[in-house]
Amino acid sequence: MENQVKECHPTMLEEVLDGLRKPQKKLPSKYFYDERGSQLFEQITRLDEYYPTRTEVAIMRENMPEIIRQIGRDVVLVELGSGSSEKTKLLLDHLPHVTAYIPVEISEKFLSSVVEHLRKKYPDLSINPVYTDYTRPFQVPDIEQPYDHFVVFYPGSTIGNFHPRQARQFLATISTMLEPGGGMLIGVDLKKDNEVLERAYNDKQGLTARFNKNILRHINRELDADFSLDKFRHCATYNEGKGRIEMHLVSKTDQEVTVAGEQFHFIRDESIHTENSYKYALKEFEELVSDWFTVENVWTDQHNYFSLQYLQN
Ligand code: AVJ
Repeated sequence: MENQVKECHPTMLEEVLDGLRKPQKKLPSKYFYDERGSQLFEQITRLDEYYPTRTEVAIMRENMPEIIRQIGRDVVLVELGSGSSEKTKLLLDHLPHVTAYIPVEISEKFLSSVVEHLRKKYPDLSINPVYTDYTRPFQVPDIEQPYDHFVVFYPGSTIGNFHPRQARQFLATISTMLEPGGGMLIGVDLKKDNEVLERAYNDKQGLTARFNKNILRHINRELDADFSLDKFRHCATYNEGKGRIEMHLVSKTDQEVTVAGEQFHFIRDESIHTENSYKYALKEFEELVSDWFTVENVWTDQHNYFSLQYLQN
């Protein structure tokens, strides 16, 4: 995955300033995930309203033998955005032999504590963490032991955070990283009733609101900015035409914010677009991946809320 040099890629500061200078202000959703944001997301996954995690885990449990057979043995398992690695533990508990596990995660502090825990739980497994933003080119560490093929595990429908155009680009990059025989086990959230969707991003407890606002806290700390979290409110709606949940932070008043010495003006009710979460029909997703992958297997739940798919390179 070193087909581009790192220097070509913008820094967090450049990405943030760039987004805030746009007529529709926006921020990259990956900056939700500092240590606190990763913890908040973990709490979201346990909410009643947030169906994706629970549903994906149920799909995994119900289809484990078939999933394991599909993945094969002696694999190098690469997980993108590994977070707490909860779903991976399910796989690791059932896979006959895994050559290595490579968790890739943007939040260093979060990943290092997870790896410490995994090394205790799986003392014989070779774990090679990569602390990076996986949306940028990165190098997979050399694997010393013999292995059969690579499998990229990309659960949670995180692919939904990409615009479909970027998702295609991303799949192309992954596909070049996978040698023949490689595959991808990916979670994809499906189109469904608007109410179910909107409830999942507007929980009663207000955890999603705190998660959304945490991006401002992260930017304040990392980039010397002075966002006041109380002056923004959380907003999440399903845009049916575009097939995506949109999260915004809406300015409660006219205000000025300074980021690394640059001033940004907000009028009342003006928003920062912080996240897209695309939802796909099975056919749409198959079409999206078709230039690089064949859909070998699709597992879903009884309501067709969520899907887990095995894509063959
Ligand atoms: C981690 C991208 C799967 O889009 O549902 C949860 C992030 N945002 N609540 C999603 C999220 C608001 C989540 N993903």
